[in-house]
Order: sequence, then C-alpha cells, then structure tokens
Amino acid sequence: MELRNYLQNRSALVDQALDRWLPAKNILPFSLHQSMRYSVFAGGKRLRPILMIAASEAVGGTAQQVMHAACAMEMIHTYSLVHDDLPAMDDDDLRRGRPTNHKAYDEATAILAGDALLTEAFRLLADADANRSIPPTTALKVIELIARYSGSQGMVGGQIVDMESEGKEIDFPTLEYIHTHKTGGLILASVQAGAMLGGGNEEQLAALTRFGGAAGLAFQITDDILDIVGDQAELGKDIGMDQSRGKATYPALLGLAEARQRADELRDIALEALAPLGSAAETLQALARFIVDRHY
Ligand code: GRG
Repeated sequence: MELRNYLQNRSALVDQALDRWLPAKNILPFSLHQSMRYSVFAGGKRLRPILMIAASEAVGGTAQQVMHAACAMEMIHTYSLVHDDLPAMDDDDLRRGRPTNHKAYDEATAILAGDALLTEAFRLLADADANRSIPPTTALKVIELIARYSGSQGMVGGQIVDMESEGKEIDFPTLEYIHTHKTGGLILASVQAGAMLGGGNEEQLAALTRFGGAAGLAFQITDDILDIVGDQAELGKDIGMDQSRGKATYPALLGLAEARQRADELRDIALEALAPLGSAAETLQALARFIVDRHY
C-alpha cells in the first residue's frame, strides 16, 4: 500500500478507537472531557500510533493487537503538547492549526485535561478487555516501558533540561540528551511496544529498537529544521519560535546543512536496522523516509 493511503487508513482506525475509548463530551465533567477531546481531535498526524501499528505488522502482528496501546500513546503525546503550550512552558497560541488548549478553554482546564489524558492512557494500557489477546507479562512490560519513556527519566526529564537550557550555550551531549528524551523516547517506545504486543521475537525487537532510536532522533532534528524552513499553515503552529526562545536545536549548534545531513544519516541507520525483517518492514522503511522528508 502506498504510504499516503496507509497513513490515512491507519489514522482513521486510531481516530475511531480514540473516539470509543475517550470519555464522551456529554459525560460529567463536560468541560474537562470537551477540552481533552478538543486537543486529541485537533488533527495530529498520529505518527506514534501508526509506528506502533507498523511495528506490530512488521513482526507478524496486527493493528488490533496494539490499538489500545497506540491510543494510549497518542493520549500521552497530546497531554505533552497541551502542557508544553502552557504559559509556564512555551506559551504558544497555535497548535495543530487551532488555538492551543489554554486559549480555547483556560489555563486550569488545560492543565487538568493534560493530567486526565495521561491518567486515562495508563487506565487504557491496563484495561483487561483491551489486553485480552496479550500475555499478561507482555502487557505489564509494555506499561512499564511506556511509563519509563514518559516520566522523569524520559520525556518529562528531556523537557526540564530543554527548559533549563533556554538562552544558554549548551554542548552537543546535552542537546542529544534533550532530543532523545523529550521527543525520541516516545517514538522509540511506540516501536518497541508494537514489536512486543505484536509478538515479535528477541531479534526483531533488537532490530526495531535500533530503528526506533534512530527514527526518533531524526524526527526531532527534522522538527528543528522545519521550525526554520517550514510553512506555518502546513505545520499548524508558529514557526521561528526556537530561535526567538534561544532553544537548543541541531541547526543552532551545527548549522542547517549539517543538521540535514545528520537527519539523513539517522534515516539511513534506521533503514539498515530494518534489514533482518525483510519485506515485512516496507511500511516502516517508508515511515523512516517520511519522518525526514515531511513538510508538516
Ligand atoms: C510538557 C511533559 C511535557 C513534555 C513536553 C514533546 C514535548 C515535551 C514538547 C513538545 C514540544 C515540541 C513541539 C517538540 C517537537 C517535537 C514534537 C513532539 C512535535 C509534535 O509532534 P508531531 O509533529 O505532532 O507528531 P502532531 O500534532 O502531528 O501529533
């Protein structure tokens, strides 16, 4: 299947499942559930759930086997965007082409919507019915994996180092720490969870771990580049913000050309890592190219 069709098809499946699993707008408390849904259904690419599904399919599993974890991952990602946009963090007005959650609602509601999305994600990951075809040990390993990559030694850890580095000159290892933890981790965890829930063996999991690490870092470097050369309407958010905030980015440290080269190298590392999976990994190959070539 051509990648564009694959992205459309799998993101529609994810949207349907999210709609089923997220509390409806008419369930109390209305404002909280509306605010959660506002950000979840604001038009994200669903890249992390799609990577999880593609990783499951690459090891012989199905989309259905990972759907609850894929939706949980999208809820965690959306919570991170809602909180990242808050006045105490990046203070952004626009996200996914719409006013940010705290602009559409208010700051307290946005904080609580993020809190509830994170909590709901772990409720879903632990849901017995959603895990009925998954061995309990695997389900527990996936919960631990996603918690580890989301928490203080994962995304939240990357976020605080990012904030503390604003306006400062930082070295390359610190920049790599920020990128691999703030963004790369959830992408790596998505791929690993897909391999585990899809029933992959040790060799397949090792290959997909190499793939996910390289793809995750390539994604954030591309995000840095798009913040300079991207189109605001296509991206659905303000551009040029990294430079104005004195953010630690690859182009700031290495220059645009070298940052592009590094993203291309990481794409090639990701592609090489997929070799043991053969033609079963064709979708993941296309996704690795998309991560680096995308305009949005
Ligand atoms: C607030 C705990 C906490 C963490 C925030 C991920 C993050 C950490 C902040 C987001 C800042 C940011 C814009 C980082 C760039 C990489 C990134 C996560 C981009 C958005 O992801 P996409 O492009 O977004 O997959 P969509 O909207 O398509 O889902």
